[in-house]
Amino acid sequence: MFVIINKHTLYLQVDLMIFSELSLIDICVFWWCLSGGSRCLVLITVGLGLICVLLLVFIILQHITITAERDLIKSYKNTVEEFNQTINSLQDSYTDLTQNKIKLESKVRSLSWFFMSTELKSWSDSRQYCRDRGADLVIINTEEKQRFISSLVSERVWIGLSDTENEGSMKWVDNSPLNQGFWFKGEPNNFGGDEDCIELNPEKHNLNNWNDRSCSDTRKGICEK
Ligand SMILES: [Ca+2]
Ligand SMILES: [Ca+2]
Ligand SMILES: [Ca+2]
Repeated sequence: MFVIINKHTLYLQVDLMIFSELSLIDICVFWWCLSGGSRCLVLITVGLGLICVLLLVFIILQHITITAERDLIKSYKNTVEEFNQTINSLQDSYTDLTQNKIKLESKVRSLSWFFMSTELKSWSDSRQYCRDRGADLVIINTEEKQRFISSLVSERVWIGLSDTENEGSMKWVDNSPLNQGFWFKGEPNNFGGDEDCIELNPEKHNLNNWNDRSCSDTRKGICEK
């Protein structure tokens, strides 16, 4: 089918074979155009213009929608990424906190409680005082602990060291040997052949204040739990 249009006349030549394939609406439009002359051309032009405008509006709207969706997806991706980063950061913090908790629990378990007996007793009775309370006379095996215990007391006290079993061989209450002593000058001297229990005298220098005494002398004891 093809159409030839000039200012005054509209000629419509229709191939009979194609004509048979046209719909009823098409035939009506052609018939109306044939009868309407040049006004039909104007209407077709206006119609095509309207279709173009509508298509343009449709394309613009589609573009706006697609752009908005794209921005939304991008924003969503950024949010998800930030969320994942936050989760990873929280997991790292949780891991650090868990490790710190384990370390702190270990430290707390290794911490000792110290208390002093309330009465003057022999070394053995002072030890029993501690043991009755789930503790024992203190073991001082570091300089730090020696300084701490020395600062803790204001009078002579028994500590958990003696050479009762074997003269000259100092042992702690847990049977471990003495590795580092904080003896006052000239001590231990086993004076009179009867000094087997060790006292700490805070009136002396805090790193040189141990002395062996007779175990039957009475002192308060420092207990460690
Ligand atoms: Ca002895
Ligand atoms: Ca001795
Ligand atoms: Ca002595």
